[in-house]
Amino acid sequence: MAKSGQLRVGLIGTQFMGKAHSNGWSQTGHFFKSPLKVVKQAICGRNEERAKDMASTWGWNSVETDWRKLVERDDIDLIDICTPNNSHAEIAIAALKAGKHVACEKPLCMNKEEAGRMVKAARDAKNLLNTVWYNYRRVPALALAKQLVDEGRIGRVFHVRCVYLQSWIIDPNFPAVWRLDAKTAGSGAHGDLNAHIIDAARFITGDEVSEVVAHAETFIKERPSGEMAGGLSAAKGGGAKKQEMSKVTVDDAVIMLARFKSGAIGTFEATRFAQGRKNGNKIEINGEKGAIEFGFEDMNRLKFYDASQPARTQGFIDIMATDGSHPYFGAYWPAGHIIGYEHTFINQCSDIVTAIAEGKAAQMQPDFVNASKTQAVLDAALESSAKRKWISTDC
Ligand code: SOE
Repeated sequence: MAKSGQLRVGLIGTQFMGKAHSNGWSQTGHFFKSPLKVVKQAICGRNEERAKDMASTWGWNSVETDWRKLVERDDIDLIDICTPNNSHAEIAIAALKAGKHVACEKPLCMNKEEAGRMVKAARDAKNLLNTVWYNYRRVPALALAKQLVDEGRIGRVFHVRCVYLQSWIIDPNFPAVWRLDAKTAGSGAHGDLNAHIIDAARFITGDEVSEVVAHAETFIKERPSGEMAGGLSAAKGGGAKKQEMSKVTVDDAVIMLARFKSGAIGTFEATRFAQGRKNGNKIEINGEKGAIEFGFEDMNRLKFYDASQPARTQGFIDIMATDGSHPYFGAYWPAGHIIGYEHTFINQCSDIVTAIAEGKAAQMQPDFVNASKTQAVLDAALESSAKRKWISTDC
């Protein structure tokens, strides 16, 4: 039963995203006027020691080791899912059935079939809200890009050009962590990184991808067995004399061509093998009247080209999206005092709290319905790569 004036959060997951979200829930009320007091009620992880450590570091009130117990607790209002991808659907559906709002890490789930079940559960849970943590939507500069596109400042969109470039598994001795196992992750760079840029492209343009053709590549097909140590690092398995090897069952890189409903065309590239790039999430959109360009590693800036300017002074302007007039930024610092990765989660926490307090589903975007369209694009791309042909997304 909801306690008035509070949003009691139960978070599942104690690794990279568990930390990012713990910080988000901790900070949001410090910066944003919060209509509900966020209570960090419980953190859940299979490793009790780690969960206890997270609880004491981040101030969670209690610890669970079984997510099923957590979702049934009657002192929790929202379940925050930061677990590997193969558990998203099961946990989200159980949480909605148990009467909890749900915030689920991206990608939504493993495939379209699971997405359909999540959407149904969300529709059946009439008074409950749901969202997916496509956190880059809450970068002020990207949210500004969406505003400019919505205002018609770049006109009809012709090109959407996106890349998401990382390099953390180039070493062939990097172990076969869960993110490289199809049973747990669904896909590799594709679901992890293409998911973000597909979502960003859909968010900014308001358009849907109708058809794709893609190629998926796995450069290193077998790796030493080992575990994720937290974040994007790992430890090699066990110190055994003969190193056991595991098959890599996901893509290392996926490139994709896309057609949008509006007639625009797009390119998407996701890789964990882009030597020289750590977290190169970039998007450029070219329209009839202008263009925008964004790169996450310089996330406080948006480049904007306005073709209506006189030719003599035409060129990309560099907008420092750190003014009170820019999305989210007013909650933080005076202009020019930049923010970082963690603020995208703080911003999303603020939107979630407001949406729940005011019953405004629109502020919880992308919800399961919306994110299932990104899932449909991801699925179509893998099918395309397997069948070597264009595939409709049915979006
Ligand atoms: C790992 O590739 C990762 O942490 C993704 O899982 C995140 O979603 C992305 O924001 C950064 O990279």
